[in-house]
This record gives sequence, structure tokens and C-alpha cells, in this order.
Amino acid sequence: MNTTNSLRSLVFATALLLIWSGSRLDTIAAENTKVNSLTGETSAQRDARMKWWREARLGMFVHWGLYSAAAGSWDGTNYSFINGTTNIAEWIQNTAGVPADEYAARLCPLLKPKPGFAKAWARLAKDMGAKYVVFTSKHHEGFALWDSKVTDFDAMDVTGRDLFKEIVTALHEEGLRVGIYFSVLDWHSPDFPTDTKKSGYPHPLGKRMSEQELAALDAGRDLNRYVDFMHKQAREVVSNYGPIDVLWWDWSSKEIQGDSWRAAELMAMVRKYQPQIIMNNRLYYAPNVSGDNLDIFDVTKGDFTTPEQHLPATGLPGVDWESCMTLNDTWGFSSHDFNWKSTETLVHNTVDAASKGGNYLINAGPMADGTIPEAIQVRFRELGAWMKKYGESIYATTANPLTEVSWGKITAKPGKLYLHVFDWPIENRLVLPIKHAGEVKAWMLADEEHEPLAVQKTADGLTITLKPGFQNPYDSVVVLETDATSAKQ
Ligand code: H79
Repeated sequence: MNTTNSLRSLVFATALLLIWSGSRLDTIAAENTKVNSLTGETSAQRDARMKWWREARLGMFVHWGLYSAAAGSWDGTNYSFINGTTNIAEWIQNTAGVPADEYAARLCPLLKPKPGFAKAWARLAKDMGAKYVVFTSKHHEGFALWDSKVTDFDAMDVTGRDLFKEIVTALHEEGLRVGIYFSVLDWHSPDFPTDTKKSGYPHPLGKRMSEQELAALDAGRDLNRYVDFMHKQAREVVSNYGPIDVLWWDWSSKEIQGDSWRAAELMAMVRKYQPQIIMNNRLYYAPNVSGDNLDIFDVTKGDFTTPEQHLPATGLPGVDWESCMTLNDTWGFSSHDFNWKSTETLVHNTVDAASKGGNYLINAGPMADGTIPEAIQVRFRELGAWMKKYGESIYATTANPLTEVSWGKITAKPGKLYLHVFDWPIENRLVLPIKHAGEVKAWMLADEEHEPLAVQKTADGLTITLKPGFQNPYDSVVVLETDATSAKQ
């Protein structure tokens, strides 16, 4: 080998070594940023998948099924408010202790959706400023809104219509993202366990039978056979209706959860059909469904966690969460419940969730014909009017980077803080306890001219003089351009 040749080989070998080590380093970097050990997803891939959901901040929840026709009563008894207890109306089968066949026979004939009901839902969600709608494809009663081939307890067999398809089509027509609520417990299935003591799940027959009778009944029931059926149903939903954006599983007991559902297999199947789908973590038990559950978050068990009926006291960096809430005291329609939240509460809750880095999912319970009660429509449209004007301070914002303020909430975007003024300050002077604010510029968000507000740097921080002409009854928003958006006080 002459010198030229050996030099050539040396260069060649070095190049190979460099290429190999370069790709090796890339591999190591990718491995290092993997956030999900089950799917191999990297943090960059996860961020891209979660992007629309994190930016959406507001969604509409819809609870609608056979229970909507019962409307909180059974045999003339008001079960929504009974013996000093408030009961959620979609649980009527359990509350009134109704066997599955009787429940189906009584309610199926009453589900008569008016034409175009889904279009009205979609329009309302759009008017409200929601970016996505999560609707009950199947609640605990077991009735499927889609055309299910594995049961006749479904919309096609009962109404001759694929109600799921009507809803998905209507949502798509309004440019909304589609979320599917899917109950993993099923009071209709002959294989779903009835003995609460063992399963951790209440069952309607528990009101009719003794524990011994339930135990005897459960001896002939096979949870695994139910889980096979449930997987088949989930497959129908994710494979027959085009893109589905969210899967909202509900819920797991301590006794039956995770492996009992074959959750990892189920989620892998869903991802096969819907690689971009976002799923909650309710296939796994959380000590308290209503609790924050922020501290036990684990991405292999779901993409986001779901505080129910409340907003967490604080956000938690790195954890995606969504607070779901009823507008009155029930998810499914009740003809007895008029305890509506005010529009002001809806605005404040939306802002509060965003200021802590989370989403707000507010529920509507339509009547059996699909009509959304007027009281809900009015409040959602009022929220929407606020969102239309002030949405810039909600959509695609991140959590308040500063400490809490007494007069309202703060949301953020790069280089900007949005000051949500719930309590208008005395003499229009708003104090923001922030130091080292740098160059600042402030204006009322509702002021199309962006006319600057007077800002003084004082010992307390910044004092901003607001313009009363731009006061909003729910929340007046100030835009503050500052380079201190990530600075702690
Ligand atoms: O779909 C809505 C509810 O029907 C469902 N999730 C929301 C979104 C749900 N609510 N509560 N739970 C699931 C968890 C169950 C809590 C229980 Fe109980 C506490 C079951 C038994 C005690 C609530 C109170 C239901 C019966 C009594």
C-alpha cells in the first residue's frame, strides 16, 4: 500500500468513524428525550401531538344517552334530589336500582333525536369559543351511540340512525376537534360484575339483591369476556369514523383498573388506528377521581389527568390536565335541577384553568330529543361573547409565571402577560407586584387602538392606571408587554 492509498484509507476510515459516532450520538440524544417508555415517543413528538390541545384551553362536554330520557326521575320519583342527597342523573339506573332489561325497555322508545340536533350542539360549542367537544359515546348504562356490530343495545338498532356519526360529522363541519367519552364500566353487560364489595363499582342490582345473591350472580359472569367485548367496541369507535382527537375513558376503581382492562393493549390498539389521539388516564385508578391527581401523573398511563368538579389549587409544570365540571349539579339532563353556574363563574373558571396551565371542559346535558336547555345555551353564548373579545388572553397561553395576585389571574405568552382583572381596583390603579419588569408597555385588550396605559414603577411593583371605559363585568384584561414574563418576583 503506497502512502497516497494509506492516507486515503485513513481519511475514509475516519469519515466512517465520524458518521457512525454522529448517528450514534443522535440515537443517544433521541433515547434521552424519550418520554414514554411504552410507545417510545420522544418529548418533541409528544409536544407536537399535544400542541392543539394545550392551545385549546376550552372544551364543551356533552352527556347524552338513554338517561337523558329519564331526566332524573324513575316511576314518578325525583331521584335528582332525594332524602337530602343530590344524585347525578346519568346514574339513574344505579340510583333507582333498575335491572338492565327493564331500563332498556322503558327508555329506548323515548330516545327520539330531532333532525339536526348535532348541528345545534356544534354551533353552540363554536359560539361558546370551545375548540373541542367531548361527548358520551357510551356511558355506564352501556348504550352505544354508534352503530355497534357487537350489541343490539346501540343507536342503529334502537333509532335506525348512527347518532355518533351525525355528531362527529356536525363537529367536523364546524371545524371542532372531536373527543369521545367512553365508559369502561357497563351496567348492561351480562358479564360486568355486580358485587361492589369485590369490584369497587356500584351496580344497579346492588339495590335489589343481597351480597350473597350478587356473589352468586357474579360466579356466572366473566370480566375477561366483558373486556373482550369492550375492546371490540372501542375498536369500532376508533376505526370506523375517521380521525378522533381525544379519547376520554371513564373510570377505574381500585379493584378493577389498568391490567384488568388490559389497558396497555387497549391503548396500543387505539394508537394503531389514531396515532395522534390524546387519551386521559382513567383506565388507571386514581385515589380520588375528583382529586387533583397531579402528583401521581405518569405519561405511560395517559396523556392528561382529569380533576372532576373542581380546579386544582395550583398548576403543575410538565403535567397536562383538564378540569371537567357540570353547569348545574348533574352531567346528564335532569328536569329538576336549575342550579346553574353564572356566566361570571364560567369566565372566571376558564381564566383560572388557563392561568394554571390547564384546560376547562364545561358540560351540557341535552334532553332526549337532543335539545340543549335554554339556560345552558344562554350561559354558553355569554361565555362565548367574552371569549370572542378576550380569547387572545386564553388560547395558546401558558400558566401565570408570577405569584398569585389578589385582584384576579394572570396568563402568559412569550413577551406578554395578560392581567385578568376580576375586581376593578380603587381609583383604577392596578398594582402588579413584579420587580425588574424592564421596558414595559400596557394597554386594555378591548382597546382596538392599543392606547398605552400609564405605568409607574413603585416600591410595590408596577402601578397601572386602567381605563374605566374598557371595563368588562366579568373580567377586564390588560395586556402587558414585558421581558419579565418568566421572572419570579
Ligand atoms: O360522566 C360523569 C360521571 O357520571 C362520571 N364521570 C363524570 C365525567 C363519574 N362520576 N363519578 N364517578 C364517575 C366516580 C364515581 C364515584 C362514586 Fe358514587 C362515589 C361512586 C360511588 C361513590 C357518585 C356518588 C356516584 C354514586 C355515588
